[in-house]
Amino acid sequence: SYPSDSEMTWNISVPDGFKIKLYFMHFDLESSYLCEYDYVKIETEDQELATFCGRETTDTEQAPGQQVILSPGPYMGLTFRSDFSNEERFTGFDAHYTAVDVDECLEKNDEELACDHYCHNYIGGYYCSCRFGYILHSDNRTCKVECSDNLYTQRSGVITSADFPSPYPKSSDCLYRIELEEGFFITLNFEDSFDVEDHPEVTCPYDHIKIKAGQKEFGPFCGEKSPGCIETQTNSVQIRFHSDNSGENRGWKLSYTAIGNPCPLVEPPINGKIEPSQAKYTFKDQVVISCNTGYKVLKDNVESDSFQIECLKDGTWSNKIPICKIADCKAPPELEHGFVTFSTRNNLTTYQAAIQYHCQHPYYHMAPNSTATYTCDALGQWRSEELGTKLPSCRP
Ligand SMILES: [Ca+2]
Ligand SMILES: [Ca+2]
Ligand SMILES: [Ca+2]
Repeated sequence: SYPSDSEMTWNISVPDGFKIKLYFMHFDLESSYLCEYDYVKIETEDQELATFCGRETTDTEQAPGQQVILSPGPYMGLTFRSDFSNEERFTGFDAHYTAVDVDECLEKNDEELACDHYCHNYIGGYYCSCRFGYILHSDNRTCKVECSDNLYTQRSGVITSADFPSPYPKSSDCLYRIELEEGFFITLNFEDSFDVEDHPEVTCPYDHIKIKAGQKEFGPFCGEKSPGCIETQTNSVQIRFHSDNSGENRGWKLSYTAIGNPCPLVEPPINGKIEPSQAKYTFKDQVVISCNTGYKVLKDNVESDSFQIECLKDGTWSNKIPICKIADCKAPPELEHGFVTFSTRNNLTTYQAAIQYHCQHPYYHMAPNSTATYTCDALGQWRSEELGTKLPSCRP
């Protein structure tokens, strides 16, 4: 039997990663309403787990019976108290305890699993690991990605958060850079499907996108409303995406385009054309000016077949439009014992003008027996159908 007026406490503790399992082999205490007289009380630091008295459980009192008491953590306190009297002899109790492993992988803390991806339980602890392509964050719980090294140099492209449209990785800081030549202006276009963790009152405290474009900054952006279209007006854009260590959100997707400064519209020269023909020309666009048949491109006193100009980054053309000059066969060569007459008005010698050679009649005759009509061709040479560029001759 146990003495009256006593109070004893046993503090049981086990290493971290274990719980305490307590059970009674024998229990025989004085019974009283709500265990006011004698009792065994089991507690943790801040929580009462059970109070027992009597021999058997009644409506108002509990005896342990076969019950196993499990501590939530690695500590348990057991207190026995008896009051000043006992109405009969009671033998007391016989309690046993063991340490049992906590399976952290099965327990949820604030609705979050112990590990972001994979959880591995072992006796006395646990550890987390990540799927291929991810790295365990220094919190030893979440899985992050390496994503600070994304460089885009094309004039258009698509950028998404990692794993889009699956939830983006936690605990990650991603940097996406678009670097184009000076003279281009980048426009970002976020798709409507946009899902970044937010907060009803505070602006983007968990996850957010921030955009830096030259001296300008856009964002932070979060929530479910897409930022839409952003005209950055620069050639260099940095998109930073931060995620914290919790939540499952689908992320974002954007496409970007870049256009250059526009150049003024160009008119083709008279008797010439410009290719390609566009409604609008911008930085880096090139056009080729060429002339109609019988005409030559004349630029800075140099004749050529074509001339190319380019729209520069400041929105001007690299050169003026050249003119198209008609091919000129010049004065026809003289014919020995003969003479030339012009068939075209104004004695023209240019493209498609015609001349005729004659011999001095009646002493000379033309050989071979042919017409002696020559036309100025597109290359600027007098040409006859029979003789080409050769002259006829006058024979006695
Ligand atoms: Ca008592
Ligand atoms: Ca464990
Ligand atoms: Ca988050």
